[in-house]
Amino acid sequence: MKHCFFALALLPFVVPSLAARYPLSDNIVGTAFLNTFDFQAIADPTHGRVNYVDQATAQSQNLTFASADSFVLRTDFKTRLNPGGPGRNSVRIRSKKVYTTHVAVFNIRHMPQGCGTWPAVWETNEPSWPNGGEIDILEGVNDQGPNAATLHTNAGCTMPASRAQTGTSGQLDCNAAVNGNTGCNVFSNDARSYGPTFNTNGGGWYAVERTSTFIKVWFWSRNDAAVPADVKDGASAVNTDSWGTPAAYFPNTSCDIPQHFNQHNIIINLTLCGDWAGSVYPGSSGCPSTCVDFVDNNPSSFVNAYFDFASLTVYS
Ligand SMILES: *[C@@H]1O[C@H](CO)[C@@H](O)[C@H](O)[C@H]1NC(C)=O
Ligand SMILES: *[C@@H]1O[C@H](CO)[C@@H](O)[C@H](O)[C@H]1NC(C)=O
Ligand SMILES: CC(=O)N[C@H]1CO[C@H](CO)[C@@H](O)[C@@H]1O
Repeated sequence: MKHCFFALALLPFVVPSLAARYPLSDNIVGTAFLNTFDFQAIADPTHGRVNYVDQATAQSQNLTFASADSFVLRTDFKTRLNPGGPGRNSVRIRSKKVYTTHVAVFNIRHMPQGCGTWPAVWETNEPSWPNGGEIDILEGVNDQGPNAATLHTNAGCTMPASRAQTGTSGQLDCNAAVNGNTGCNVFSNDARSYGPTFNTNGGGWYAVERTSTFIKVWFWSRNDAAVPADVKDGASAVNTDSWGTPAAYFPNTSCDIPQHFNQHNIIINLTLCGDWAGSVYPGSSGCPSTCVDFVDNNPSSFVNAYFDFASLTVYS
């Protein structure tokens, strides 16, 4: 009893406050991506006009290029495709490690652009999807910004209409079974957050913070005066309390985070056409022809369909 009372009395002092300070756990730069991610030569789950290749093929065709300070992932931009054959070669990589509570900072110099492209930087647990949840950090199609940060879950996770975020809420129900897996999406208010405009501004930083009570996504363009020093410097610890209002805020108001999200891999994929990019093509994008025909016959249009990562730092 005495012991118990003592412990309880101390609780407010010994339990660390929820100050959002995280130490560095993974500093992934250049060639380190090759050891920390697996290349997934799988059939595209989203039915894209794409052929995901293994690491040896990706490296031999230079679809993956790693140097001391750069990690590039791209689609093939040289081959005219046989309409009856496989899609355009591309890459999909998944982190070997899994994460629950963590912060991940993606320092991206260039993201894939071009008609038909559907790039994504996201986190999920594939075998248990959608029960283990999905967090889309950077995603879009056909060069059409702004970025949408989105959660996809099973039933029972919804977001409040009014939230402390700079972005604009779309659907509030995160349930993947609602409206063709739209998810609860939040559109960035920064035109530099996606596609050609992201690239002409030198790219920038995407960051996600996941805790047991909320998920937040931030974006800072390369020359944004508001980029926090610990983000910019790839510091050995970060304090998200000083990062300002996130672009997207997903609180636990009516979504029990640990119940809907389990251990996630980080996935970076670049597909073409498919369920989303293909279904809205050309839409208001101004893209020519049909998506599949365009991908098959215009290899040189994919010369800018690449990611260039300066780093990925994970804090947990
Ligand atoms: C491979 O890709 C990198 C990055 O885009 C580029 O700098 C390099 O010149 C390419 N190498 C060849 C042989 O094309
Ligand atoms: C939501 O998060 C707050 C802390 O931000 C916590 O006090 C509360 O218990 C959480 N609610 C649920 C349903 O998990
Ligand atoms: C082909 C592929 O893996 N597509 C995935 C890319 O990323 C999004 C997440 O933003 C997934 O929903 C797709 O399944």
